[in-house]
Amino acid sequence: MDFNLTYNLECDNWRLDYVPNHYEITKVRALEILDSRGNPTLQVEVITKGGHGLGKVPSGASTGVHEAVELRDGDVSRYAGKGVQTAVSNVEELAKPLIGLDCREQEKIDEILIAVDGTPNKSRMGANAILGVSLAVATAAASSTNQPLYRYLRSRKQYVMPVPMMNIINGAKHAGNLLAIQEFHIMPIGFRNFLDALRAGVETYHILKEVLVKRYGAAAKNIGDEGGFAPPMAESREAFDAILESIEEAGYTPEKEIALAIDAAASEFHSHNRYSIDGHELSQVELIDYYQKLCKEYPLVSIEDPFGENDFDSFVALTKEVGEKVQIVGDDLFVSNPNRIQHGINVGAGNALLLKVNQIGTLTEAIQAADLATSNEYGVVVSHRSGETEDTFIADLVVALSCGQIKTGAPARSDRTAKYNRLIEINHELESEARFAGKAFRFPLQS
Ligand code: 2PG
Ligand code: MG
Repeated sequence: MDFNLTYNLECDNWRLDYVPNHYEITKVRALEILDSRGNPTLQVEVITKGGHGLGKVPSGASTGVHEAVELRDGDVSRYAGKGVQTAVSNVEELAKPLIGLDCREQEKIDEILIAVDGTPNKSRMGANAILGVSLAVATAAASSTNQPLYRYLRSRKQYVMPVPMMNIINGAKHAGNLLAIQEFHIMPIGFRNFLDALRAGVETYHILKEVLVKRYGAAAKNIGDEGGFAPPMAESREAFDAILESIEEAGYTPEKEIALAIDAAASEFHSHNRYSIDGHELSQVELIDYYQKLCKEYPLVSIEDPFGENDFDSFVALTKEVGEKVQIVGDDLFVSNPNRIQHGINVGAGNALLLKVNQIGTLTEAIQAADLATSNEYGVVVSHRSGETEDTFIADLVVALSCGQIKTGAPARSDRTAKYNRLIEINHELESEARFAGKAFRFPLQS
């Protein structure tokens, strides 16, 4: 309602005032833009009477088969078939029922988007089209209510600044080397605040470049999709050793100050019940043994996707063996889907969720996934995709949900540093309102 009728007792008359409803959605429009790999993706803009917001959609390379469907045109005369013009025009259909709605009604709006699509995996409209709208509705609502996004999305009393999981050596699908493991991370956990932790990670990253060039020659400083180095290595231990040396040379203490983490993305080296890693073809049981050895040799605190995306049993077995000390994260296993997460919880597969908003396709479902994990004592790592944009939504989201961990690549290249820079801004704004997750990164609200 844009008009307000009031009766004035003193003057004995009625007054009709124009009171614009700041939150009313007036326009939704989409553009085909480029992601960090130079592939087309969507930008959606939502305009309200009192603000506006953008949503830019990321895209994976090592995507899980159970993810919501990213719609690509398939017309090879444009962008080798990767155009998203169909998804862009689908935004028009998705937008029609949203015009006139209150942008703060995120759940209701996401339900409408899901209903307009009408498929279980968002394949008709495209999860990329749906997510763009869903995220832009949230950023428009933050703008219309004059709040920073993390405040608008806030779901816990206590703000927590996350430990960055920095992917400083890239392998597998994200690089051109022979490493089977996709991501080698450092996690600066032993610091009092976010800025010191970030600085320690960045300094280690720069020293790593020198260490790699010394060992493998100048080509070793080439980088992969997520800004980490992509040296010509073939074995996982080479990566761990180079990282440990860099931590020490940078003046930090491995484990106490900087711990290690990996995303094996094992679906990518899994075939016919065998896992091809470090020159060996391992069975499930042998792979469990391999990870256990790594955990003994190195200060590994988190292992993502150690097995194939349907191998719940092996996740259960590894979680039983090392889960007390080590975080076992389901990414392709859970695809941020509450049904798959619930199954994992029921059987004890893993103990943490990798949360990627585009795997499920709406903000509401992503938040439900995070809540389901948290309420069952699963950790939550908010994550980027290997194909990103300059969008910083996930930086606000991780603070709003107080998850304690963010995975957003190396501290290099603008698609990755945009998120770190946004976190620096948020950290500055929150000052003493937020605490740093640090060593309590798995359960930052319990400490
Ligand atoms: C992953 C991600 C992000 P992609 O596997 O966790 O690092 O990679 O976006 O290619 O799926
Ligand atoms: Mg992963």
